[in-house]
Amino acid sequence: QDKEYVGFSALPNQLHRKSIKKGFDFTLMVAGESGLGKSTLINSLFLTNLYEDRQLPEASARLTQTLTIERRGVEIEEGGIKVKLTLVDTPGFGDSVDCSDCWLPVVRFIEEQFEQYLRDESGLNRKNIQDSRVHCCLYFISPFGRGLRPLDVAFLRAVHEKVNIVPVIGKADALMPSETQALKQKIRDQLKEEEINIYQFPDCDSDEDEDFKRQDAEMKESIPFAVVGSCEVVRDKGTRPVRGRRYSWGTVEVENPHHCDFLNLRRMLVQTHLQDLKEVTHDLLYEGYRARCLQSLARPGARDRASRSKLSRRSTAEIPLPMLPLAETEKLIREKDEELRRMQEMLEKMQAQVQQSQAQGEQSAAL
Ligand SMILES: Nc1nc2c(ncn2[C@@H]2O[C@H](COP(=O)(O)OP(=O)(O)O)[C@@H](O)[C@H]2O)c(=O)[nH]1
Ligand SMILES: [Mg+2]
Repeated sequence: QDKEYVGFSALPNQLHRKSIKKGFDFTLMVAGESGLGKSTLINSLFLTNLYEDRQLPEASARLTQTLTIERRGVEIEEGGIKVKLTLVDTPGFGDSVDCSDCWLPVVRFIEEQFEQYLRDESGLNRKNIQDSRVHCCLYFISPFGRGLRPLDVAFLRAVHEKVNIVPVIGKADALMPSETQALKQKIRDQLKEEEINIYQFPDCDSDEDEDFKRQDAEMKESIPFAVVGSCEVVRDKGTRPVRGRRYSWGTVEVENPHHCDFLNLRRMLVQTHLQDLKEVTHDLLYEGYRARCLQSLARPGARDRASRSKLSRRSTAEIPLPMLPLAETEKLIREKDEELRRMQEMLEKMQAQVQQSQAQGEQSAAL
């Protein structure tokens, strides 16, 4: 009876008539400085214990640790709805001493998934593409700083056109409510100033009921979500066991909306916006990537310029041109052939004219 629910059973409402026969898959990434509670939050969100076997590195080891990217899959079934969830964790983010571009592998990872999809889309088996694109990136911001740090800004700028960013303040139990509000405002201002595009929640349909509208507005206002995670279930006497963090003065409850925005975040991710995050990834972010690829093919050198302005010079060399979709290549070749044919026709016409005028010249000379 005490079984906890993630809330995926609301998925059919999001999918409307779209087929869910194929099963639903979703890839979520967490990024941000180490120790901000990324892995713990993932466990709390999906009620799993994905990191049971992990070993936390010592502080000294963390200084030299390089960033790794870990991909784990979980299948969650609720109310007959199956969701294949892929979680991408980025341990070591921001750990090394020289961290000016330590996050580049994360940017590469996101791009590689686009490249793979582009290749698959143009392949023979395009009906059964495994979509490994990252549909959402939860970016963790420290509660201890005064907003976004240069590292945060650099990373977010590098990925904001490639992935849906949902900013969160980790370990929010370190802040008083007034501090939380001030930090949120500061972060919102900075995001605007730095022109970083985070995931834009779609406008609520006007025919939704008032309750839904209120919840929707509340959710939009609480960005960046201030979250608390915990792998422990606290059993205080006389109350229902809850996921929380027990301190000597009391318990911080993960799923208590008075304590943090965890529920808002999970509701958004799982119950209301999972499908929209996927659609934005496909229709906007991936299309943008695809358009940039084709453009760079039409104008050689353009790609270098474009990517150099976004990423550092060093990274440009590391980015291989993705294989072009066959159909696109064929189309280009056909266009070029057509152009050649037309030029040849023109040449022939000119030659004929020249011959004609020569012949006329000879005729008049003979007369
Ligand atoms: N106070 C507090 N501590 C947390 C929270 N989430 C995780 N922690 C603790 O912070 C440490 C690092 O958490 P972890 O999830 O490994 O962080 P990660 O490096 O970002 O994946 C662990 O000791 C957690 O128990 C939180 O919301 N509040
Ligand atoms: Mg971790």
